[in-house]
Amino acid sequence: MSDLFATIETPVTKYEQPLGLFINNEFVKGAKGQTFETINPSTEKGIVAIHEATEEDVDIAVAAARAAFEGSWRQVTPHERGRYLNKLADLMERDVDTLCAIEALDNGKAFTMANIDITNSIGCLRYYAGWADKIHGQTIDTNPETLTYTRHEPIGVCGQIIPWNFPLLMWSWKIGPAVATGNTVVLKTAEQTPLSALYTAKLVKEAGFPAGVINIISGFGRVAGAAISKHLDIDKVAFTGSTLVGRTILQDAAKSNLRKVTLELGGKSPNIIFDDADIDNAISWSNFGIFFNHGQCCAAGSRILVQEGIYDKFIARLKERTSQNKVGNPFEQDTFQGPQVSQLQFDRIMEYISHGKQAGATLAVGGERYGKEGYFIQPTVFTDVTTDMKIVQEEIFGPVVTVQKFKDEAEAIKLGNSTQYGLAAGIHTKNVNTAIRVSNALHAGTVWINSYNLISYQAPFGGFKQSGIGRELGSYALENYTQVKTVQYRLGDALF
Ligand code: TXE
Repeated sequence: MSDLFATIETPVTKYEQPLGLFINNEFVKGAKGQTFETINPSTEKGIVAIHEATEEDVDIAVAAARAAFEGSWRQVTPHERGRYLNKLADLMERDVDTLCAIEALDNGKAFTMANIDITNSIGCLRYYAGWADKIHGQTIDTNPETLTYTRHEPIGVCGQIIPWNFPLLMWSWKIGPAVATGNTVVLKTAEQTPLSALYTAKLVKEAGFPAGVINIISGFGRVAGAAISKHLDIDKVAFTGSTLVGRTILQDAAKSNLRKVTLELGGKSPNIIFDDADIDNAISWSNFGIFFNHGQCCAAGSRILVQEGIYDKFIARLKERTSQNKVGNPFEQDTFQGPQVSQLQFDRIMEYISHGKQAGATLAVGGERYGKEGYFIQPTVFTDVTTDMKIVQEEIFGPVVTVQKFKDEAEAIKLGNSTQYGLAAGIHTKNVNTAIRVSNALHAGTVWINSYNLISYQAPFGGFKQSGIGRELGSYALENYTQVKTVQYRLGDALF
């Protein structure tokens, strides 16, 4: 086998893993010939060496995307664009076990949970396939002598930079709307989790997409990511990741070609439990809200706020529920929580935990590494926290939750809105009026009532305040990838 492919064996499947950069429908080596190793977070051992993109490769990929955008892709009908996306979804469905296994291997998420990612990735592509031939402008009645209409045209070459927490899901959220609306793409995966996107790139070719429409590169943020962010021939950048890097992306756009930017950044979302909540339901969703995907969710319900009347009961029940979460090997059937994605993330989270202890919070559950090998962390619950503590203000992005007590609705809203973020929120109550009043008052892009973490590709997702700019998913995402052209056709021959 060449060094552009490797055979990988997982407990579920043996498959052929592409290793190169996917440019113009071919897997190629990086211009500088550099590679980097992707690590299995369950064992801390290398899986395979991947070809690394540098600035030169970004130039090559952007040129391929530009040529496709100005050439063959423009000739493809909207209906055909939808067919390509549906075909890709079919192939992903065929290979669903392999894709789940790759995510479990490379990211560390539980194999059974990875199914949520892959099923939603497939659904997302099909959803946008359906939109491809329904992107309409308007005819506008301006005056009797003029025919005025608008066209919703693609923006051009889109640079897309994604994180590692939902590798293939983020891929689909970015690729789906961009391609459905007629753009071309250069997408950089996160350096921690390049494998599933490269495997799916192989399916892009099999689905018959014209060369250059979808280009996938692996590489580091400060090199390949920065090159995308600064590239003068990229018309739009979509980024999901840290707030810190999000600021850089916006600055790069402001300093160069004013390319359009959408950002999906961090969160510190409140999950509010009122006295009258159904306690079984609230416990179950609160547990899922923070510990799903090992706490590595931008929308994680990482600040649980509980009304004083049920506070003690809630804490006792949460401790009990948390201890039932099975942590361990992602490939075991009943595993709920696998390892954190990397040594760096593991260290960051452990630092937050020790900061919480030093700041005087009570460690109610967990707080330690789990096991001796792999980046596993015990599900961790802090109580007796105050709003000014770092663990209450900053995104920890791990299996760590703080629980705070509140007196009444006004205090719940005040605490709920007390961070720089505004991505999501949860409310648990049986009172419909409370639910609606509080959801209206919260600064959050998504509010879940009597549930948590329910993300649907049909509904928009994005942040208030410093959680981001723009909305992904649903029909709203189409606006990120189209620009409106007004055409005025003068009827008759009267001169001005
Ligand atoms: O993020 P980065 P990291 C948050 C979460 C986490 C923290 C750090 O709190 O603990 O960010 O994670 C690319 N120019 N989120 O360090 O660095 C990088 O290669 C262009 C929330 O992993 O932002 C990767 O592809 N690109 C989040 C992507 O940005 C750059 C998901 C994310 O990496 C770049 C992930 C640069 N200068 C982390 N530097 C969410 N919103 O879901 C890095 N990148």
